[in-house]
Amino acid sequence: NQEKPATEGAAAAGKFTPGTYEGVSKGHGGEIKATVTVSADKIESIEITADGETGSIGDGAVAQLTADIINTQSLAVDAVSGASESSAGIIEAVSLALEKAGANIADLKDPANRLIVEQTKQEDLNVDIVIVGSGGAGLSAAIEAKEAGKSVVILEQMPIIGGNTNRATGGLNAAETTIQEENGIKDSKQTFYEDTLKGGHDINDPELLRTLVDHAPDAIYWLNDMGAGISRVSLSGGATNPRIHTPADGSAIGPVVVNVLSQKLKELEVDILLNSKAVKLIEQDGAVVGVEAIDKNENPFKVNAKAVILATGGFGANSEMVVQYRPELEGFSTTNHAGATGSGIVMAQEVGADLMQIEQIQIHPTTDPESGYMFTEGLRGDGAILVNKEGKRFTNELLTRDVVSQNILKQTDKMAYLITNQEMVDENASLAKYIKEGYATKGDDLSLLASELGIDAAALEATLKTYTQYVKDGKDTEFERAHLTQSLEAGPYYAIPVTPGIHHTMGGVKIDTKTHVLKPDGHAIAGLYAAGEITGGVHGGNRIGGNAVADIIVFGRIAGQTAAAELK
Ligand code: MEZ
Repeated sequence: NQEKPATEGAAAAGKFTPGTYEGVSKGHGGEIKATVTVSADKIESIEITADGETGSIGDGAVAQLTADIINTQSLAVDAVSGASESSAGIIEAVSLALEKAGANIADLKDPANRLIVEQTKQEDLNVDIVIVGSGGAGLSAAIEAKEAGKSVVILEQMPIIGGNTNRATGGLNAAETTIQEENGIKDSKQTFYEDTLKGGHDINDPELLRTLVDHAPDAIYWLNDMGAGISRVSLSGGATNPRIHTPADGSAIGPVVVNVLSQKLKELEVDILLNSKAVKLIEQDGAVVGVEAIDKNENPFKVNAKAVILATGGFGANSEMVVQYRPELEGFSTTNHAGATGSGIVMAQEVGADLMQIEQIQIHPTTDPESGYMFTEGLRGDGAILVNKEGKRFTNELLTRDVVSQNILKQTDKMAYLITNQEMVDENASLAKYIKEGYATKGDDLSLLASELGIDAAALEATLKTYTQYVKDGKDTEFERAHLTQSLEAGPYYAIPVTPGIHHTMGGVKIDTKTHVLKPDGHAIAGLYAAGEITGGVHGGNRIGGNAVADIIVFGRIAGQTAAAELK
């Protein structure tokens, strides 16, 4: 490894007491914990946990971070996806940990005491299979490939693993599961197939969809065998029956999935190279035989491999690419993490991959108007309603998200309020988290809530009174909402302001049911496989909530199995 200093100046000897220290910040949009390991004169590593997401800050980022502590400027490093707005919290948490390590923060601010951060260069690698992207699809592929006896490495461009899976909240759809049976829910794979096809405007690839539906129950059992604890079933928009499977307390599924998969990969000793960006596929004699990449310090390196699995996700965070395919989506915020840039789609195109339904981009109805943060559809499934600024319902809240989004966009200021009550908060960990994080306005009764929101109290009270009666009658005569589960009769009440934001890019690289990447002539590109949101066709023109997590696990596993089986 080649060493080179990243920051100027010499490190003063004996700056820290060597060891590992923790600092916690609570005042900046949630709890942020920094675990900092120091030697006598150097920060060796920093791990940040925020919002259930864990990430390491790499060498270059440590330089940036220490510089920021020194200068008390805002942090430029997205150490944990979505945490850039929490940079003050990260700086505070790291500063507290460094203080415990004996550092004098005021002293560190002296430019003469700048820390030297050593940077390394990633060597070229030779493996059987290189996987690009460490969301649910990439991690699942890696487990299957490694368990089939192949050498595997994962490249991840971000400083943390997990991709958009870290942000998945609602759950994982599957039909005819033992969990549904235990909960007394009758459902069928055929109904799941038909709901998804209808929700997708009948343009889904039928074979890919059938593969998703057939393998989804096994995806849950596989995750549960690794300790995921998925045991609750709820409703998502467009589903005839409850089939979105979640952790027992209704908390977000994504962090649980990333956690169990990454623990398994640790056991299997699969390396994940963070801050390592694949930039180009290497071709030889018409086959893909590896990737060119850059490491965390922007040094180029190669991974020579017999197969490449692209699991880089979609392009929901690349506004230029979104607007290229859907000009009318200019200016929409996104629920996606910063790494959802579509880089894998571009690399696949460069080696001749066909794209499918690339213009199909989904907006999610309920995101924070300020930040794009998503509030799970599960809230509506569990009983929340939507009212507009006039205090009135305007839609069946359980329609597919394309329809609900369009209905919100027709309201005053293109926004609505998600209305829930204390009873729902007590039963749903995700909702409790949104409230703890300050996204909701509270009112002990509806009139107090309306006055906090600045909307007509009489109208809001009338809306809730009518809705409560619908629940009691088991019939919503106005909007025909089925599944009337919560009467919302008693306060305290909570209102979360929402507007639609870009959520999922349904189109992408064309694959077959074995995840081979296809050319426009229908032939597979030798050595190239893809799984997850980078691909097109599974979801058609509108994805049903809960199908993305099913997609990444089902097709991620198939990609790992197929690539391993086809290695010469
Ligand atoms: O699958 C999804 O995108 C989903 C269920 C999102 C959510 O509202 O939680």
